[in-house]
Amino acid sequence: MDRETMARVLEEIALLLELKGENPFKIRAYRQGAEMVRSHDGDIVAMAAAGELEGIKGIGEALRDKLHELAATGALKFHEDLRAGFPPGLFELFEIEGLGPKKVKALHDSLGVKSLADLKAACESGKVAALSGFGAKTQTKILEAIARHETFAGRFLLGDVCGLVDGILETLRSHPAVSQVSVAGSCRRSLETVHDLDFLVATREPAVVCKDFTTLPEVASVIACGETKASVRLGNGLQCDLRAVSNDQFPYALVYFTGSKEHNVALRSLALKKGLSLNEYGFTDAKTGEVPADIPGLEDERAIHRFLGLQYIEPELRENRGEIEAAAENSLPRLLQLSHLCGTFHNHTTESDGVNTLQEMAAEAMELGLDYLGISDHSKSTVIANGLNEQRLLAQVAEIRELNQTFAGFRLFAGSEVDILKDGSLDFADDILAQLDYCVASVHNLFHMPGEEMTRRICRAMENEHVTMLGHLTGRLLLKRDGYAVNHAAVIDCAAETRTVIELNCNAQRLDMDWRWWRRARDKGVLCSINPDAHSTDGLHRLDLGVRAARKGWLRKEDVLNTRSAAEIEKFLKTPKVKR
Ligand code: DGT
Ligand code: CA
Ligand code: CA
Ligand code: ZN
Repeated sequence: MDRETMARVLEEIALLLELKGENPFKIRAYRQGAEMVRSHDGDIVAMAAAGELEGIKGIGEALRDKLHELAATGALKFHEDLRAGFPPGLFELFEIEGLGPKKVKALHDSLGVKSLADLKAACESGKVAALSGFGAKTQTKILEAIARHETFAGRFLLGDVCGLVDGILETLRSHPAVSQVSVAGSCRRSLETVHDLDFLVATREPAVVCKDFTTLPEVASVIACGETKASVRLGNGLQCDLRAVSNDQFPYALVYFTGSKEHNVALRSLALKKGLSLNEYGFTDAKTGEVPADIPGLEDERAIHRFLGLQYIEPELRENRGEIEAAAENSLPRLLQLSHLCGTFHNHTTESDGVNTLQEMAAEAMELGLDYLGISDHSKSTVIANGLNEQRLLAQVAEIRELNQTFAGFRLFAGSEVDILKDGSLDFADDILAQLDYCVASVHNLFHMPGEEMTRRICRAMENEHVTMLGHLTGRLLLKRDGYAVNHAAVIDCAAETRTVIELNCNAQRLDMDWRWWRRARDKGVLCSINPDAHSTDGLHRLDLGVRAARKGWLRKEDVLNTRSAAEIEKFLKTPKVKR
């Protein structure tokens, strides 16, 4: 039994209870339990196995007994009984956008759908359209969602593979025959999802290193193993490729395998203008194919870029979106770094759907070296997340003000993640919002309204003087749900006009607003706030993912609100939006 398995069992219980139509509070308790298990500081599995979960915050009696049983015996009867009530293939259906427990239940009960394959067949034969509560439109949507699911299959969230990557890099680095190591490909470029991982090593014994790569503990099966390359599949299905090259070749191989393909093509055509052809091994004369005598030994990527007359191009920028031209003009941005962040906004506590208290979140933020932390629990309309009403919100604000008296060199900012209602008005009246330090406004329902209406809805919210920033602009869940239809360009223009900050949500599934839009926003003077949307102390540790996305969007320190000091933030939040 490990932590992740334990957490997954709790999540599955939540899903099964939902399928049975149980009450949402009970369901949420299991979801929070899962988050709690993941984020607990101690060895929660050992504690559970020893029956010692007594008195741990966030774990009630019922959950405690279940965790004891699960850790001690490796199974949970309650979970198995629940599971036995449904066919195993039914769980895949939840990965299809638009299918919640109610619809899944209807498909199962009326059409005997027991798996994704069943569902596809039922849609193709028109049976789903005929089902009451579904119709032809829904059937088409389901088919589209299945197609999307099929194209997503085989991609992984960047945030889910970072830990694995670090572990593998560490092992490779410690290999006695290896002198240099790097990850390459989409992962090094910090793309939000990756298809496979590409590792690169410099070694004098490539065949040995390739062989050893295939015996890493994470490896489930070996796809190929040769003299200079190997491919394996890990237990979670992720493919990892290894290339082993010489020390001299390493920088060229790193440039090549970092990509992107489009960037490489552009870089090669630049080299060609100098009469050189560039590949993963080095430069050759484009006409003769010989290595020119006057080519200096280039020791790293920086030297290769310099040789081509370019500034060093950070991996995140290598998407052929103008970085080569900018590097030639010496006008690349000086990119944001994690160490620039002084604090962060948009974090939840146990008051809504978080698993850690206000005090615990503050303590963790201090531990992380942050100077301030913004709290923004859900507002009353988001019932499923136990959103705060006016009374609870104001009580929390009072608590924050009191806590702030006890801190030295740290402060909490009192906010709210306030729902943007259907017409763009907000879940709280202005006189309530005026009592907060700041406010994040987000859309949490009615995702399917037409794009124009959604854009108007969001813009109207940003026009409110109390809305400091816009939360997760599109509501997308990567590899699961597309964002709602919304006109990014219009929202960015409106943010610039109303001086509303736009959030870059660092949750691995969101990374919303997408990195492809940030350069435009930056050029219009729109500020970015890098927000973890933390629902636990653990969530506060994911700011790095947001920084990677921001760098990918060409953002500099000065483009990001939470690089400012607490005193500067205080001043910023007190200045009326129109005067910023
Ligand atoms: P992925 O794996 O789909 O998330 O994306 P990448 O970029 O990691 O792609 P991958 O693993 O197929 O290849 C790694 C890098 O190797 C890629 O970014 C550029 C380089 N590369 C691979 N195949 C080609 C190619 O046919 N032409 C060029 N110019 N570069 C290539
Ligand atoms: Ca790759
Ligand atoms: Ca690859
Ligand atoms: Zn939200």
